[in-house]
Amino acid sequence: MQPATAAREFDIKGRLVNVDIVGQGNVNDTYQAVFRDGGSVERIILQRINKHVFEQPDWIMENMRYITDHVLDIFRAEPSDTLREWGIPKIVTHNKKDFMIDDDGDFWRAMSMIDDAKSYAKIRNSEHAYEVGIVLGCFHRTVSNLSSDNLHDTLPGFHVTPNYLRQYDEILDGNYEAERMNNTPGMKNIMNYIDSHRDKVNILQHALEQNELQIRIIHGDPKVDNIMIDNFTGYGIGIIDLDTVKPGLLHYDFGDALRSACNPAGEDETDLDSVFFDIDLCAAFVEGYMEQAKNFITEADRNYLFDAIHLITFELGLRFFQDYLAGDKYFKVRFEGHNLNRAKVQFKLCESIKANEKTIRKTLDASTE
Ligand code: GN1
Ligand code: MG
Repeated sequence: MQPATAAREFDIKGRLVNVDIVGQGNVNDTYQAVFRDGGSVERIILQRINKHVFEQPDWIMENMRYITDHVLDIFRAEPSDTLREWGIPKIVTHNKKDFMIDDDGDFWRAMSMIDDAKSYAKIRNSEHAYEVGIVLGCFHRTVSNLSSDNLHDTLPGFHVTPNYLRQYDEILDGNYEAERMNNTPGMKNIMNYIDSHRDKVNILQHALEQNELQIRIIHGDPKVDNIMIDNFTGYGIGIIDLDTVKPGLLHYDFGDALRSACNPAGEDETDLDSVFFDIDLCAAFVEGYMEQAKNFITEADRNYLFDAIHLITFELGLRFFQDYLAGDKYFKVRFEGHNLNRAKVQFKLCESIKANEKTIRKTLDASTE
């Protein structure tokens, strides 16, 4: 179904006047639909969920309904004595249902927008990093008293690094992958780099098995592009892209947000020399995050924060690299070699994180005091 046809299926008053592709999502197709009703305008976000990635998209919506209802209740009860007005996308229904399946079997969902706010593909400065930290911390705070047992696991194995390594090992035997590898220069270096991390990929899973860390509710994809900044105040006011909200380790989110917020060059940079992990941005993010997190983050959680940053960055590099070898089946690409370049960016970042380990650990320790 065309996005305009899908948009009209949702319960919104007015005439559809425009539909545009928005964002640079790597997995789902995302559109903005604009409706006019007399003098007023309503904009919604419309998404076609990628069914190859999410096998049970209705679970995404059940999770989203549960989380957004709860978070909105908390926001409404909080004092409004600052200029920071929190927001979260709200579900727009189709015949009172939370999603729509079209005749081709495609799964569509629609959400309200956080108006007069925008997100950025790359981090801009320390103030921005601080706001990203505040917003992720706020999300974790508002769901910290909910049990993750009430959520579906919409993507089993997501952010479980040893699983990605297993998948990588499996595909190395494939003919297509072998050919791809032989025809791409520099492969051996990347493979050696991956091999040198084999003994590290279990660290968070091990801590979970030892009951040092607990499963909580996570966002799953708190990169900078998913953090909305108020156009008027510059404050971070909400997190979007709630399809990976599910049970997981808080560390996945912490690591993922930092690998994104401390890389001023962005995920798609082709000049690898300009990719590095910025420790000032890291300090600003951690300050913002801890302001919100101080009441729910434990001593044991803190022990694994550095490892989380390093691991999730490595993991994303591995996921991009594996997808490159497999023929770009998971992440959408805009040019040949896009996933390979994305992988190189994350591995470069990972090296920079390792090189700055002492300083990053100091920053994390200082945030406890
Ligand atoms: C994917 O589709 P998008 O851009 O929201 C991916 C994340 C990655 C991210 C990297 C479900 O997110 O895990 O960190 O790309 N989402 C999924 O840009 O795999
Ligand atoms: Mg996402």
